[in-house]
Amino acid sequence: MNSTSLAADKRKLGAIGEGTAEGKRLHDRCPVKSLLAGADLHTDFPIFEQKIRGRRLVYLDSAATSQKPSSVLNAMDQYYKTANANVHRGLHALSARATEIYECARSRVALFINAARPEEIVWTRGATEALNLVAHGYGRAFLGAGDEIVISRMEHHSNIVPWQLLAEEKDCVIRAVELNSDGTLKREDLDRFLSSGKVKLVALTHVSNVLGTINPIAEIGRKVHAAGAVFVVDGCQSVPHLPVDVRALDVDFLAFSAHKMLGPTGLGVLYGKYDLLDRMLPFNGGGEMIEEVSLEGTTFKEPPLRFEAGTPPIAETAGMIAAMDYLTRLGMDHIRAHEQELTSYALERLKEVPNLKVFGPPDAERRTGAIAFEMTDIHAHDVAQILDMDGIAVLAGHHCAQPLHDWLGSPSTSRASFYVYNTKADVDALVKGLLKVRKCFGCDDRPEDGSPCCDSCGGASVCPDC
Ligand code: C6P
Repeated sequence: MNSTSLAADKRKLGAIGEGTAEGKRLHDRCPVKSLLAGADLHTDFPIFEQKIRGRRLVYLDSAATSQKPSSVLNAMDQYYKTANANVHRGLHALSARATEIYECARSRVALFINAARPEEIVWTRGATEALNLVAHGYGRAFLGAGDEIVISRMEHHSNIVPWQLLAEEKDCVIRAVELNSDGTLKREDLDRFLSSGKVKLVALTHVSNVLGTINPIAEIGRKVHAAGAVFVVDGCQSVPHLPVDVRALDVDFLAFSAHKMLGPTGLGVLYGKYDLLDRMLPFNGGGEMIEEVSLEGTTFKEPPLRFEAGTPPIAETAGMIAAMDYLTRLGMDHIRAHEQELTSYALERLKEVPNLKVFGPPDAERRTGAIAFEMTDIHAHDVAQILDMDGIAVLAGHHCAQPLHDWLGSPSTSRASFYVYNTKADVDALVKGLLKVRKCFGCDDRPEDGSPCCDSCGGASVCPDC
């Protein structure tokens, strides 16, 4: 890989980072006020052109995956039409073009999260693969019997299972930080674990995908480093929604996925401090990650290519550039402000729905717009299914956070999650939909004699038409 400097890349890429003059101009021009007033960002997202069962699509499942603006779709289309080739291999023009896009995208990610250099950005298939890469490449090399790994109860399975596999293989011990009743981390648990002197690695999520809790990563990181441990952060639900600066937070590793931040599926990022990446074992073996192969043995490339075996997702990196452009134009601080306002509004309005329990911090300052809730008398799957009849998309299930759901005392919850294109009208639609769910189940107003709640109901336990 050419180790192009960030400064040179900034010029080449049109200097769109927020710290640059051009970035500032775009940032100042951001239509955030009109966005909050309902400016139609929807027109940038072709998926909203369709109707779902004749209704406007109210997409409240962005924590699972975000929708994609035309600019992302066009960037990938253009890539295939004008630059498609394999990277780092051919000497021909197309291969050079594809490689330039692939490496420029890497530099853009470095700028986006303020990494010190592009070589600290490893492309992966997603956040899950990025976390597995750390467990494999760092954990297997540097952890041993009796070493302790700290996680928390609010982790997504992708930040639990890789550490369990590692612990089993290397005879390590897993400790889990429990939660306070408002869905924040019990910091005293972390302090207690760190004081043992045995903790070698702490892996925590920046933002919970269920509770929306924003963890104080910078503060925790200082304690983790003071205890001599390495700090791995799952940024899946933070990088798309908040300004994230890896150097200000001083994290050692950060994992996130393109598809949750307007980009394509199949592409993820592992940020790692270069000196740590440099000491790590390869993850997958194969083409492109080698320096020299003989039948006797192999030497490996330097990071990040050491961790990028085989043909990587390439068109996806073109899409990722467009996604970061879009987010940068809006401004990550504006996106956070927009979502905080929507979250506040939603937390208030959801109080109007009887028997609805909302999980996570009760104030929008300490959380994002991933709002899990439970109707105490109606199953989460029924809630999601009836909302879907009105074109309202929410997720129901354990959201790959079963230990957290054990603690919540419920095997599944419904979750509404917001992003840049959502407005207060979407929150209103959700609240109206939830009231209708209750009506369909006859929970609040079905006549006591069991007669139908509406003309088409016929007394069915679930009324599809009312
Ligand atoms: N959460 C949801 O909440 P992948 O699938 O690799 O792109 O991301 C995994 C992942 C890791 N950490 C957190 C905090 C996450 O939220 C996720 C993905 C999705 O709906 C799918 S369960």
